[in-house]
Amino acid sequence: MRSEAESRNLLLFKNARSPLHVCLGNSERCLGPFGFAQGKTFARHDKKMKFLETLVQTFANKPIDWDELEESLIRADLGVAMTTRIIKTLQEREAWSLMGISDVVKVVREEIARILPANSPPITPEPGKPKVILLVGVNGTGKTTSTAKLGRYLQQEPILSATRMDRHTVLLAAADTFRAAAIGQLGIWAERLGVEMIQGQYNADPAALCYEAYQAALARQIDFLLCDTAGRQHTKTNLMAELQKVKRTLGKHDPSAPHETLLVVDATTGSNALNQAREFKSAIGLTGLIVTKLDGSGKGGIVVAIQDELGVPTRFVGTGERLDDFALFDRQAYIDNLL
Ligand SMILES: Nc1nc2c(ncn2[C@@H]2O[C@H](COP(=O)(O)OP(=O)(O)O)[C@@H](O)[C@H]2O)c(=O)[nH]1
Ligand SMILES: [Mg+2]
Repeated sequence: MRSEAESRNLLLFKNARSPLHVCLGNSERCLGPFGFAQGKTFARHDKKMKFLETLVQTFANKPIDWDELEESLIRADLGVAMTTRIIKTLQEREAWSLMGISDVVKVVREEIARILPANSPPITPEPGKPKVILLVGVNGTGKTTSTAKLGRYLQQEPILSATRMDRHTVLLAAADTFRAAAIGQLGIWAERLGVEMIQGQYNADPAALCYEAYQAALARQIDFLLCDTAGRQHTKTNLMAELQKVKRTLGKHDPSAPHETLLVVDATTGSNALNQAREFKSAIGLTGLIVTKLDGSGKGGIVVAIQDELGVPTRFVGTGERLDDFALFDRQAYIDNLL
């Protein structure tokens, strides 16, 4: 067995690019287990094997090589703690020398299922006031795209109240005022969704902008206010301080706002996503993750590692650049399709 430090090095090294690809393709679209009420679609390229399939192929018809197995689990971004636990569970079995790969896969599935919550809590409106959702994350992870996708998702959610037969209403706040182009980018999405967007000048104070956006949402009886935030700042400390201010300012309207703070992470960045989750969680607190780019070389394990180490659940997954390449996280579907 490798020490934790060695495994971490391995993790960093292996994350450069791995042959273990999980891939969801845009071109092949099918109604999969993510195809819930909204008709979300889910697909993956058959050419690239899922992590568990790769495991089976690697270890078929040969005894389990513990180092190789450990390396495979780390490469799938499951994290050091989870990997160590899986190996330990397997090695504690009395007849491990007779164990085949199907036993290994069974234990891996069981351990993953034990860590991931069975159901992702849905996002429901707040009675009589806007539900505020803050989307945060480093640059390029897919915050703006996910803001739009989440907006579409919420618009399509069935309204459960007997007094309302229409659709949920959404308002967007372009709180990434750090890049001039970001406002325009969100504006295009707002148009496509047919929703209003609150925007300020380039470099405007994002906290003040979110404050105004809340007032607008309240006045217009909007169900969901989605705030797209900046990922880049002069320094990381600035970014975190800015986000803390956004939270404090929203809290002046409603002490429970933002009701959701969702970190957007790019699955293709592997263990970097875990580091980002650590930093954002400690600076501003998180209620969940949106994991994007699972249609690329993103290995689904990162969801498990973040839940395992930080207790932050994945709420949504992004599987492409289009509005409907987005679904509520579902544990079983995830294990069946992404691992
Ligand atoms: N393939 C793929 N691309 C995505 C996904 N989500 C976002 N993107 C792309 O990632 C790039 C950065 O997205 P953007 O929303 O601007 O990131 P931001 O900087 O965090 O706001 C854009 O080219 C998006 O189209 C996804 O789930 N899959
Ligand atoms: Mg953006």
